Amino acid sequence: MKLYTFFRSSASYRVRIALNLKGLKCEQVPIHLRRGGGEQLGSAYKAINPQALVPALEDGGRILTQSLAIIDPADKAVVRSMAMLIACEVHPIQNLRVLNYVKATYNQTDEQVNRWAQHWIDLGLSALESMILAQPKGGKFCFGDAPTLADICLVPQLGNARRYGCDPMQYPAIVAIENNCLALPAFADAAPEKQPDAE
Ligand SMILES: N[C@@H](CCC(=O)N[C@@H](CS)C(=O)NCC(=O)O)C(=O)O
Repeated sequence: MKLYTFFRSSASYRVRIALNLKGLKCEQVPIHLRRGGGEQLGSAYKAINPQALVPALEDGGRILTQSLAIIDPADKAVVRSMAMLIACEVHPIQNLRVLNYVKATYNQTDEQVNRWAQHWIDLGLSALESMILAQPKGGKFCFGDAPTLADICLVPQLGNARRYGCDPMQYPAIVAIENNCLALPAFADAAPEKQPDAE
């Protein structure tokens, strides 16, 4: 088992604590976040974690990312890492209050603020596309042939992506999954335009 880590990384620190609590021994592979502009940004590490963030845990050839997901059992961990990529790393930084703050505090136009949102959404969706394509079994959804927490996070995020001018067609695996989700009443009936308060 290998933990890709940086000593000062608080997310890596969480995993180190969990491994210690479980009494699990693990080889540490240091990824220096500042040296040479950041080793996490190199292609070698991005092949391990397309999000270019530490930590990542390799166990039996399988790579897990997102600290809280790593601490979960294996299959569940993959789903959680996908869900958290969206819910923790994409959605919060293009949320309305953040965009309003960026706009007002730094005197930005709507166009500039939309570009901010696009940047973070595209960064997350391109990492998620790589993670989906790397799944050994594939399937109709983000993980396998039944919807999971990852799909529940993905479909609403794609609505935001389009609202801020991103083009999801760049991510064919994601768009195929979205279509499979929207074919299910649970997803289709929850769409914003179907809600009683829709404008
Ligand atoms: N939600 C992620 C956060 C991971 C994260 O943000 N890691 C930081 C170190 S604590 C990182 O790799 N930063 C590199 C960068 O911002 O380029 C997790 O819990 O694993």
